[in-house]
Amino acid sequence: MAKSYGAKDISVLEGLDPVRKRPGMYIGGTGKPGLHHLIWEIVDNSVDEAMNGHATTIEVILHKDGESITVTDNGRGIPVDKYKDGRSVLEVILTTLHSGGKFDPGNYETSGGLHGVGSSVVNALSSDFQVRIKRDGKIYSQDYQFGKPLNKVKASGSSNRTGTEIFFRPDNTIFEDIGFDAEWIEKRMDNAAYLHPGLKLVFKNEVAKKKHAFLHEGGIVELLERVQKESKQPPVHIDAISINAKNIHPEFPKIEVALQWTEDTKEEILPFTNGIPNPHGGTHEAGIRDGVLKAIRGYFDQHNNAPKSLAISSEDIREGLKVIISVFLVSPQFQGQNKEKLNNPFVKQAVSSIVRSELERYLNGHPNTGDAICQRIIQSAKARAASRSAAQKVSRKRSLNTRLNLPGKLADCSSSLPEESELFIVEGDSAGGNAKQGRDRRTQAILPLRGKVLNAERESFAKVSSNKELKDIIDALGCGIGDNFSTKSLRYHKVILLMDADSDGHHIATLMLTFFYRYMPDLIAKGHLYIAQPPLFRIDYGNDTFWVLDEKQRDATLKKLEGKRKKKINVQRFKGLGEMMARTLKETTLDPTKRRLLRVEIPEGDEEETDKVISDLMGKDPSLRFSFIMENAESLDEVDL
Ligand code: 0RA
Repeated sequence: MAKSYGAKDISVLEGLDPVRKRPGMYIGGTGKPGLHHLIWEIVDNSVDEAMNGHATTIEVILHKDGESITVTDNGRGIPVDKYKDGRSVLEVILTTLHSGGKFDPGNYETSGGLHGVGSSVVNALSSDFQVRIKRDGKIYSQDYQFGKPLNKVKASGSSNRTGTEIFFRPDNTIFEDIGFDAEWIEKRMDNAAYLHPGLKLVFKNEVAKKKHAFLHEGGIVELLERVQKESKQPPVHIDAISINAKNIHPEFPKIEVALQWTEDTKEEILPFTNGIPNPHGGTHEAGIRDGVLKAIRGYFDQHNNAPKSLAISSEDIREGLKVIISVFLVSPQFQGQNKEKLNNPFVKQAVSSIVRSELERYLNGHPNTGDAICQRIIQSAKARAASRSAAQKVSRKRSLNTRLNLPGKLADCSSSLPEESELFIVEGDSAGGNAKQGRDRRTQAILPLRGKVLNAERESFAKVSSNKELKDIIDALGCGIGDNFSTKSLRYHKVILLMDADSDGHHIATLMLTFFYRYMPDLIAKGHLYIAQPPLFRIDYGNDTFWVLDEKQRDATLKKLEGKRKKKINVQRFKGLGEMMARTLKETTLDPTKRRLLRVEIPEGDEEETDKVISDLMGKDPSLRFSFIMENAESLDEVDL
């Protein structure tokens, strides 16, 4: 920076009123992050001074009251000479809003803010603000309240040192709570020490009477080492890989990356812009992912060392990868009030191409490291393939465990894969017995209903969920009820109501539908609920047998057969499923290759109508219930299986 600090350096001048009117615009908000932002603004200025080679130590003091801070650095000290309007440069800096300025490109090693710029915002939002400058053998000081100077800059005493010291107490009429969090301060200072290797940051906590110094000569490589150690998993290669580049582009003066594969399963990327953490990542993080994937794929291709049959996914490449990326930008753009996410679009491509070429070059120059990384990735790809089948086993085991709570009268199927399993809910014990005999034991489960099924429309949730018959259904399905319902734990992907084709059967089916509709609507929405269609008539014609569902089909079939009139025709009406032979039940109703099922659906757009029909009819005349189920059955989608 030029020796004279004049008007040209302070490009846009504005008073501090806008800051007090809309603090959120300048510090992101007036909650806890905004409050701490005040410290970062001041500290960042001192960090800039250090990055320019003029300061080596920054001290932050959290005072005893926990509500005021002093930040000191041993830099050159903010200039105190006269500005053209007669005030001191110091006062101009502390009372002027510097909006829209840019970094001096020659002066890029700068942290988050403009040089000295944020301090006016802190001043504006502080009920007390005191600055002390050591410069030119003297100590200069000035006090402010709410951004307004109480006096002119005073010179007092003498000092052979230089530096800037700023004390501030946030304005408690602006912030919700002005108590600082020592842990936040410590963490941020520790981070800054990694990002600015050699810079010593001291935190003096007068609340806890503790002092802690942060100094990390190893920079982001040392930070990476810490991340790796915290993962408690060994590294795949001993030396971290570092990638550094400068002057990538006029807007992009510097990038530093440290990366290392570890035996951990978690990928971790810690991204920073101008020394400030971006917890939500952004374009630098996207760039690093892209660059690493391309470099590794390139390396695999060149060295031909991946098993042909093995598919390597980006997850495999990223597994256990730990990355620190620190970019410095002339005009960083962020998303989110606290710079959570970097937004400059050009950064992604720039980072990706640097990382790609530098990483590939490194691996080619360090083949042992390259091979170790490839082995790690292949191991992850194999594990992923193996875990797919392991996951299936686990889910099988899990459903085996849930079998412990199954209702006693359930005849479960032996398969525990829900996709191939079916549950028949059958009315009555004798029908249940037939169904048990006629089923495919592997995939078909039978739950006979004995007692009365409650009308779910008229009873409370408590009563419904404690009704024996409904409770058995809930337990057998294993997927919970009401708000706790989840098809993830559904034990059968087909739930099939099997009722007699008479009015009692219709009544029970209606009660069941009402229950599912009110308490497990997702079971219907996701297409898991079906109605079986047992035949009502058997027609024998010589050695041929026809099963028909209703009178209409019976008449149509008889008409066809009467045309022939050669053999004896016998028509039999089933009284109920209980009287049907197990073999017959199997052939007509259970066997997936021969049966016909109706899938229960609520046609789109008819939700309200369905709701009304259910609430209108349930609880009134049983004949109305009967017509409801019949009508609905007609409008149900037919599923050919
Ligand atoms: C403007 C010009 C110079 C230094 C600074 C600002 C400065 C600001 C802050 C804020 C916190 N600590 C700081 N230290 C220095 C350069 C003055 C010169 O040329 O001597």
